[in-house]
Amino acid sequence: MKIDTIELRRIAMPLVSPFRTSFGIQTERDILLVRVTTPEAEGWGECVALLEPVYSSEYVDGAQQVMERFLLPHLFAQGDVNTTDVAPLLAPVQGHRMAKAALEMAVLDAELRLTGRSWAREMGGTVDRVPSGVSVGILDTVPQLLETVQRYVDDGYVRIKLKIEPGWDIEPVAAVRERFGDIPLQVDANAAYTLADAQHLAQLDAFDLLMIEQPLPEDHIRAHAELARTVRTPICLDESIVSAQSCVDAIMMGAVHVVNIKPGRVGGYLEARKIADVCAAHDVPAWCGGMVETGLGRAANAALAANPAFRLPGDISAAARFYARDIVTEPITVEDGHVRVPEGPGLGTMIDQAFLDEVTTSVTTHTG
Ligand code: OSB
Ligand code: MG
Repeated sequence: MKIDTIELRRIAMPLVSPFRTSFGIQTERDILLVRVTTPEAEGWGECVALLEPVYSSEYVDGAQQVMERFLLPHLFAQGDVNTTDVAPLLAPVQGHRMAKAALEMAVLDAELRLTGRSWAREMGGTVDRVPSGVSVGILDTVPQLLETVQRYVDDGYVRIKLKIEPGWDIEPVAAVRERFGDIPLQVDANAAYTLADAQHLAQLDAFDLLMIEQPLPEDHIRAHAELARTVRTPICLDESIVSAQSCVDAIMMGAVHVVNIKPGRVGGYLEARKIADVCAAHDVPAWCGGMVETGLGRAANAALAANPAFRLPGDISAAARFYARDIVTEPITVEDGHVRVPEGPGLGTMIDQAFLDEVTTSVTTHTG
């Protein structure tokens, strides 16, 4: 495909309630969207970089700048670009995986729409709906947490993930386990602990959790392997898995029992698919993580999670869990604890242009 234009659009999306994690509180998302146009098609990408470099080193202003200064010129330098060319073309630029992923996503969407193929088919999907889990932020009090979890249980979510940090871990987990019986439950620490906390984290073993996600810092792979010898709760890695190679390494080192796959974190949906294949080959269960995406990113995530390597419910909650109104015409809903895998060409969903324009804060258009 020949790329005519690449539009970078920023939107401001308030959250329905603050989302607190060990790395901070989000109340509104500032999201960078990518629209690629070719003579015959257009495609959309969503960059998952957050406002500040607190989850990983990337942040939304930096993602836009690296696109404008370094990534777009590499794409435009090539006359004809297929989706499989994007990662190799951008490889001279180190890191910046979320920025690269958003560009590849837009090109893939254009290519699939042009050829009438669905995202799920491209991802090796085999099911038409996937189980939906919800990620619950840190709250001020345990009663508030129980009330919040109750709402999500009533909404039908089949798995609850609690964000934890030192000072908000054993007690809230015990309370949720006690109140909600044997509901599938897991925790996510976003790297808030160190190996010195191993005995403390072992107290979570009493609550039969599906996993503890990213207890230690991103580059502490060996420490996760060590922790796995002290705690019985399965170890899941999120931040540490930045590529298929790092996934293989973590598996071989015994540092990971369950893999959270986030396409943005690993440089795109094609790399995410590779990681799914790595997990399947090693019989390691995978699940699809979330980055508080709009309906664009969530549609692609639901399609990715239709691949059979995804053996646990993902952070693929309804649009309404984070946003009062979505930028797509058919926002994701949870029915019977599941979300539907999009079937149409590409992302299989349409932009609500009027609402998109309403939330847009800037647009820049780039040509080769
Ligand atoms: O660590 O999984 C995480 C959201 C933003 C940044 C990091 C994480 C999260 C979530 C997923 O917990 C929330 C969601 O998108 O449903
Ligand atoms: Mg996580």
